[in-house]
Amino acid sequence: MAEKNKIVAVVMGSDSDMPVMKACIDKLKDFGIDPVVRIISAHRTPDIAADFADNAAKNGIKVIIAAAGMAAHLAGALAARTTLPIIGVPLCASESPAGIDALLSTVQMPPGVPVASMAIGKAGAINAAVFAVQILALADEKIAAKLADFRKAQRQKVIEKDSAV
Ligand code: RP5
Repeated sequence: MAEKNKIVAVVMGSDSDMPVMKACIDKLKDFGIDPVVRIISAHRTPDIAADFADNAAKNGIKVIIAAAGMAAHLAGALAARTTLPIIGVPLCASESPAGIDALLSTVQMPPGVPVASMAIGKAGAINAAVFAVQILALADEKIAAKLADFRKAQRQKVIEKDSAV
């Protein structure tokens, strides 16, 4: 169930996805965003996935991050039932061919029902959080200021690494 005052949902297909998706949740929290976190499977709990997507907007969710491995249909299945922006994170499950299965399942949406697919794995998990922040920053000055600070700090880290080489 989505909780009130939470504007981002992080949904993943299995608890086995949590070690990677923790990076996404932590990054959102760095920006002061405490997300709704759910384990919902497009294949194992399709009814719950449908109910979640159908009610997300009315529950106050503005952006959904959906992560899954293997035949990663979660992001697309949610996108089919809501016009909220869906950010997909393809994951490399234990028996996956390097996450390529999940990448193609996430990114290859038919025209008219987009999913914004990130990179495979942890980089994608972190970028999903940052991309959600970028969407929210369009209408929230405080989040926009935090985003500007984040970019400045990121720049500074590279400059320091350059100086240390
Ligand atoms: C996907 O299948 C999940 O997102 C996970 O990445 C993968 C394996 O799930 P488990 O068998 O570990 O639950 O649906």
